[in-house]
Amino acid sequence: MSLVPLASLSHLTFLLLPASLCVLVGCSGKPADDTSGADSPVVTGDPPVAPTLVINEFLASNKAAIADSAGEYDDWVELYNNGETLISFTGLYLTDDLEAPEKSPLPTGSGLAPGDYLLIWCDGEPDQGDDHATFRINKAGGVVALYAASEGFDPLRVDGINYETQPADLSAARVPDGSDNWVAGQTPTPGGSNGSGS
Ligand SMILES: [Ca+2]
Ligand SMILES: [Ca+2]
Repeated sequence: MSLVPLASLSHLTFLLLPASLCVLVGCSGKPADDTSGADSPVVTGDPPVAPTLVINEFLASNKAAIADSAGEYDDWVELYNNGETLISFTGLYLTDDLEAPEKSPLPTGSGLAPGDYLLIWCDGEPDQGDDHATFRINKAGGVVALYAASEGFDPLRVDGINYETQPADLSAARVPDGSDNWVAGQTPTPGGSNGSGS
């Protein structure tokens, strides 16, 4: 099987740049109504700046690995703050459809401290809590992506991974945490470090 980080697209360059530089070089989201032609409307405010939040691990075929608060063995995505500042979840979304980037909002009113992890249950059961996404992820393969929305701009893809068929109760994970090294068939470490790989 293969894992194709969507981060291989141009925005990876963006993520590796200091946020201040990104604003200067205009490498973040473009205005949502920018037609790139004459008479483009004037856009006010700052373009979105990608947080240092990553999809760190996911389990797309949970049979008996870990149950959610409802006792259900649902699939999950682990987020990780790979930066040095608190990340607010306001305006951040998780999706399994690149055509629908704002599919499932991250828990509003909360955030993630540097080095912390958060599990989002991908069970299509948002009534079970704000850490439950509005969609399920497909064990037969698909996409998981994280987007930042900003009024007046197209949602900016912060992170994403393209994956193929996943084995039961084994995750795909960045090893070590936050790195570009995706490894499939891992013993799940939900809400904790993915280890050093050594
Ligand atoms: Ca559930
Ligand atoms: Ca983990």
